[in-house]
Amino acid sequence: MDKKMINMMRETSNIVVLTGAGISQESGIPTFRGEGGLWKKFRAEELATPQAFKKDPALVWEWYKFRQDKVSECKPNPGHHIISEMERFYSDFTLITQNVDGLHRKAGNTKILELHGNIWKMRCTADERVVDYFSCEGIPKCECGAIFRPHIVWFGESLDSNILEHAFKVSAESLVFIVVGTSGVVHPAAQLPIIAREKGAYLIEVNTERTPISSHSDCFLEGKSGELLPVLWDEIKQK
Ligand code: BV8
Repeated sequence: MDKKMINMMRETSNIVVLTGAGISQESGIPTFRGEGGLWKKFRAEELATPQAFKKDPALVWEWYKFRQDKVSECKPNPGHHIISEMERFYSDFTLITQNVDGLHRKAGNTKILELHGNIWKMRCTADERVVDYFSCEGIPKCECGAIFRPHIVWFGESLDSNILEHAFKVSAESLVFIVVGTSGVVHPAAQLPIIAREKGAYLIEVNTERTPISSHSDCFLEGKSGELLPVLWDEIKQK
């Protein structure tokens, strides 16, 4: 692997990692835009929107319960575990994820910014309280009587401003920024690696294909994150 990159990773104390659906692909969770991806099978663009939920909340809940069932069968893969090790190794570490599957937390990460929410949480449509999802028949109801919605950021909805502000800040201050398994098409998440690079971070991309981020990266590692991250980490730890 690139010697400069290995030295950067050994010497830095500050690192930010941004992940997308690609890091969960080897855990068996379909990505959004790849072959057999979620967006292809379930007209997800029409389901992951406030309009779809307003029109047919039962159908949207059916889709999320299907995804919860899928995710509950899946375990973190070696890529998730390496990122969890990184959090323990670097004194100044932040993980930013677009994923809603909760696998990073399952792998042991705690310093996580979940940009697009979490499929295991739901939010009351009346009083906005956020609770852990509980299994029930049909649409879950809040004790206030209103229905819950998935605690997910849908297209056309703004991200949580505190989480987004924190994500922009740590990206702009990062010395090394690793972006793993994202197609780089969804904004504002896709801006984070670009901002990091513009502010002087060393930008590493791990992906099975090139993306709009690749031309900005200092180092592009082509391949599966579950295979590449363990190799990268072994080299970094060999003094
Ligand atoms: C907002 C929740 C303000 C749903 C999701 C600026 C420019 C252009 C458009 C916009 C812009 N600003 C806002 C927009 C509109 C929109 C947007 O970005 N549209 C795009 C599609 C053009 N953004 C929004 O609406 C955002 N809100 O900005 O608010 C606002 C408000 C109103 C109007 C304007 C602005 C909200 C975005 C959040 C949407 N919600 N998810 C759900 O999950 O149920 S996004 C969805 O896509 C997922 O969260 C997912 O994480 C995310 C990104 O996808 P990826 O993770 O990258 O997954 P993908 O399948 O695409 O790619 C996988 C990659 O992995 C591939 O590159 C593949 O090669 C690679 N890979 C595969 N296997 C592996 C691998 N890599 C390594 N190893 C492997 N094994």
